[in-house]
Amino acid sequence: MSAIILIGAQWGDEGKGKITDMLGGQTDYVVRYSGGNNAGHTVVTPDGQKYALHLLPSGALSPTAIIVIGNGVVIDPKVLLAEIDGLAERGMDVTPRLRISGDAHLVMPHHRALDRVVERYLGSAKIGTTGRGIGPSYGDKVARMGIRAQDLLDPGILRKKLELALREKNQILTKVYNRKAIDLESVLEEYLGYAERIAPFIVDTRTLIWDALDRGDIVLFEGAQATMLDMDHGTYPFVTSSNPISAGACVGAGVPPTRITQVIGVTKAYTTRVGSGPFPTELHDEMGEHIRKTGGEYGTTTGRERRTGWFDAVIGRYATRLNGITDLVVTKLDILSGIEQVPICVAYDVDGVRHHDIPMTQTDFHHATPVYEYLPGWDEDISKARVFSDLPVNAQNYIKRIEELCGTKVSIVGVGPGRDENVVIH
Ligand code: 2SA
Ligand code: GDP
Ligand code: MG
Repeated sequence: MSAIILIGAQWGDEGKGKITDMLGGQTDYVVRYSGGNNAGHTVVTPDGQKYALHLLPSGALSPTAIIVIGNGVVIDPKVLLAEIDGLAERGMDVTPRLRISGDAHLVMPHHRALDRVVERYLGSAKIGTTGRGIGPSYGDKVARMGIRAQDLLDPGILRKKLELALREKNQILTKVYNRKAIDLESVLEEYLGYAERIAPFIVDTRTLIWDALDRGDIVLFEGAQATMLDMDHGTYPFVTSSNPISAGACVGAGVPPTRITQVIGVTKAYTTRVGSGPFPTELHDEMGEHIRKTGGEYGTTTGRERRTGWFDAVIGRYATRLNGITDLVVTKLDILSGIEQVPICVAYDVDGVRHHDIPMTQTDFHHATPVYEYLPGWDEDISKARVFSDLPVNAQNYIKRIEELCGTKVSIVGVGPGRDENVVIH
C-alpha cells in the first residue's frame, strides 16, 4: 500500500507537474487536493509535446491512472471542460478515468469578478492573485455560502444557493465596487449546461480512495501551489487561500494521516515567486534576468514574469520539517550551469540578529537579508546526465549541500523539462 503526497517546497512552479507525470506510469490514482485553475503545471512528454494542466491532475497524461479531483479543490467548470476538450483534441480522452468529488466547491462568475475588483481595491497592497476567483470561492466555502459540485445535480438547490449568494454578492459588486450586478438566470443557465457534462464524473471520492488503498493500489496526492503559499504556514497575506502543504492532502482528499507512506517535496535548484510578498533571496540584477530567461520563468497560467533568486535553505529546511518530506526532488539544476559561484542562503540577518529558521513575525521576514555560502559552479551542459556520477563534481557537491542543509535525502535531480530528463539517485 502506498499513499504518496507530492508538494511544492517553495513558492510554486517547482516542476511538480513534471514529477507527477513522471511517476504517473507507476501510480493507479493521481489526486488533486487543493487549489483550482490558479495552478499551472507544465508537462513535456517524451515525444516533445508540451501540455499545461490547470485543474486536471498531471497524472492525466499517464494513460492508465485514474485521475481524481478531491473535495479540497475549487472547480471552475468552464475551465475544466475546456481542459478536457483540449486534451481530447490532442487525441487524449480522459473522461473514462476522471472522478470528481461532489464536495468540491465551484468557482462562480461572482468569484472571478470579486477577485479582480478586490485586487484593484487593495492597490499597492495587492496580493498579485491569478485573478481566477480562487480566494473568493474558498471565502464562501468557509463562510458556508459556497456552491458545490453536487449542487449541479439538483437544479432546485442550485437556484436557491445561487439566489442567496448573488443577493449578497450583487450588493457588494454594485454598492461597494460600483460594478454591474450579475444576472441570476444567465448564470443558472450556464451552470446547468455544465452540469449535464460534469454530472457523470461526480462520485464519492473519499470511499474511492479508501478502497484503492485497501486493495494495495498506489495513490499519489498531487499538490498545487506550495508550502510558502500555504494559508496558515506561508507568507500570509501573500498566500493562496488553501492549504497546499502535505497535511492539506488529508483534509482535501479525506485520506487519514496514518495511511501516508511517503512525502515528496519538489524544489527548484534556485527560487522563484509570482505575485507580491517577501522573498529574501530575490535578485534584482542581470543574474536574476539571466535565470528568468534561461529557466523560462513565466507563469504557466497568466504568463506573468516570475521573480527569481538563489536557493534558500532556510525555506528548504522549513518545508522539510513542515511537510515531513521523505524525498526531495531538486529540479532545474541545468539552469545553473555556467555560473562561476552559486550562492545558497543558509540563514537570515534581521536587524543584526542571525536567524536559522523563518522569523516568527512577517515584519521580521520582510526585513530578512540572506546570509550566503558560496559554492563553486560548473560549466558543463548537464542535460544528458542520468546517474549521479554523470554530474560534474561541483554540481554533485551543490546537491549534497542542499541535502545537508534541508535535512532530507535528494532522490531525483531534474536536468531538463522532459519526463526522462532526470538524475535518479534513490
Ligand atoms: P490566487 O490566485 O488567489 O491563488 O493567488 C494568491 C497567491 O498565490 C500565488 N499563486 C501561484 N504562484 C505560483 N504559481 C501558480 N500557478 C501559476 C503558474 C501562476 C501563473 O503555474 O505559473 O501563471 O501566474 C500560482 N497560483 C497562485 C499567486 O501568484 C499569489 O501570490
Ligand atoms: P509546477 O506548477 O510546479 O507544476 O511547475 P510549472 O509547470 O508551473 O513550472 C515548471 C517549469 O519548469 C515548466 O516549464 C517545466 O517544463 C520546467 N521544468 C521542470 N523540471 C525541469 C528541469 O529539471 N529542467 C528544466 N530546464 N526545466 C524543468
Ligand atoms: Mg505552476
